This record gives sequence, C-alpha cells and structure tokens, in this order.
Amino acid sequence: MKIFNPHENEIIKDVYKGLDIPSRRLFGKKALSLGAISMLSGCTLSNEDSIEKALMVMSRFNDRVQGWLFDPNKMAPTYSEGMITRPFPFNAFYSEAEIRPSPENFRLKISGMVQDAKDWTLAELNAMPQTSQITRHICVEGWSAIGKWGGVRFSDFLTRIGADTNASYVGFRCHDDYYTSIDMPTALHAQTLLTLTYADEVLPPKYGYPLKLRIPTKLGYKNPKYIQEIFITNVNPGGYWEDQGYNWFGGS
Ligand SMILES: Nc1nc2c(c(=O)[nH]1)N[C@H]1C(S)=C(S)[C@@H](COP(=O)(O)O)O[C@H]1N2
Ligand SMILES: [Mo]
Repeated sequence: MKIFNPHENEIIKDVYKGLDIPSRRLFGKKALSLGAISMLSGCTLSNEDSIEKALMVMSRFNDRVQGWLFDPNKMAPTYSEGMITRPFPFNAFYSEAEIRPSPENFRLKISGMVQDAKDWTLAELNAMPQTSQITRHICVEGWSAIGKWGGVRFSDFLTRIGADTNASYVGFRCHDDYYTSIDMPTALHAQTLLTLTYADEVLPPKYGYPLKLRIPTKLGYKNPKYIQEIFITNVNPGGYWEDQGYNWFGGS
C-alpha cells in the first residue's frame, strides 16, 4: 500500500510552500522519529505492516490538523487564458480508451442531510448563475496543468438544496464507480465549483461529463468527475484513493 507523502513530490512541496502550510512539520516522517510516531499512533513498529498502519494513523491526525489550518478566505492562484495547458491531460484509474459513456437521461441525485432531495437535470443546473475560473490542477502522480472550468458555485448549490452546512462531509458517487468526499468548509469555499464546462464548452467525456466538482484548493484525486450523486453526511464516506492510503484531506 502506498502512503501519500508530499515530501516525495516536488510540485506538491512547492504548492504547500506557496500556501504557507508547514507540511514539513505536519507530515512527520522526517521531523518525527519512528519512536515518536509509535507513541502518537499507539502502534508498535515491529515490521513494515505496523509502520504502514502507524503512518495511516498519522495521516488521519493530519486530516484534523489540516482541517484546523484550512483558511476559507484564502484563494488558490488564478491564471490568464494564455497560461492554459494544451492539451489538458486526462487521468483516471483506467485508460482514456476505457471511458464509460454517461447514463442516458442523466439526473443528479441528492441525498442525506438536505431539505430538498429532488433530482436535478443538466438544464436546471445550467439555469443557475454560472461562473468560471482558470486554476492549476495538481495530481500526486507528479504532474500539474492549468485549465478553465465553468459552472455553479458549489456553495450556491448547497444553499439551494437546503444542505445542512453544520454537517461534516459532502460525498460524491460517480458513474465510473469512483467516489470521494470533502469537508464542509472546502465545499463552501468560494472557488469550489460544480463544473458543467471545460474551456467554455460542455464538459467533454474525458474531463467528466456530465458533472465534475472542481476544487482548486485540493489535489486532483479530490476532484470527482462523472458525478451521479451528492450526499451530505456526518459519517466520513472516504474515497477511491483515500481508502488505499492517500491522505483524506488532500489539500491546503
Ligand atoms: N470519476 C472519477 N473522477 C476522478 C478520477 C477518476 O478516476 N474517476 N481521477 C482523479 C484524479 S487522480 C485526477 S488527477 C483527476 C484528473 O482529471 P482530468 O482527467 O480532468 O485531468 O480526476 C480525478 N477525479
Ligand atoms: Mo490524480
């Protein structure tokens, strides 16, 4: 199992630096001795397996620290049209040739702690006030790219469905069986966008048609494409990569 460690990734290190997040202190592998990790995590570090378990506990601990550090008013950098990466990369847990078509008669499902759990059509989503932004997407696999995404500010959408914003998590289920979840402060961040377009065109299949959540304050794997269902919950829904050891908070 691969434990996500930002020390191993130069781009992420730079981003953490740029955002003034003391990742060096938070991600204890270098700053903390194995003894200290063992004490903090309550795991005996006798073999590789237990070391991985301990690092997993530390990653959970990091989720809390990162949650405290998250500044809802701090914006991710934005860029000019001329800085957009062309072509923008495709990435998923399968190859581009294996992209599955969106189900016909798409309806976005809403569930959990909301007042109005009615389904949404794309036309209804397009009728809401739209905004767009040019931001950098960062993938832990070691690449980053600048793109332009447009759609509905997610906080507007959450207000519209009467989401309980005192709940802890927003979860996402996707038509390719991907899933992920985010904390409520990130969901309400002004740059978090329920995305309907890429480069001013209807979101193409490779970038997540019909719906993607674009979160420029978080790493690529926290940006679900092909969204089918959004739910509000107090139980951490985890995620496809997060459940395999990637840090759950996954961002600034
Ligand atoms: N539904 C779905 N969403 C997903 C993924 C996926 O495999 N399936 N991969 C994630 C990862 S790791 C990255 S880097 C980005 C890639 O988005 P892009 O294809 O628009 O570059 O999508 C994220 N969201
Ligand atoms: Mo990624």
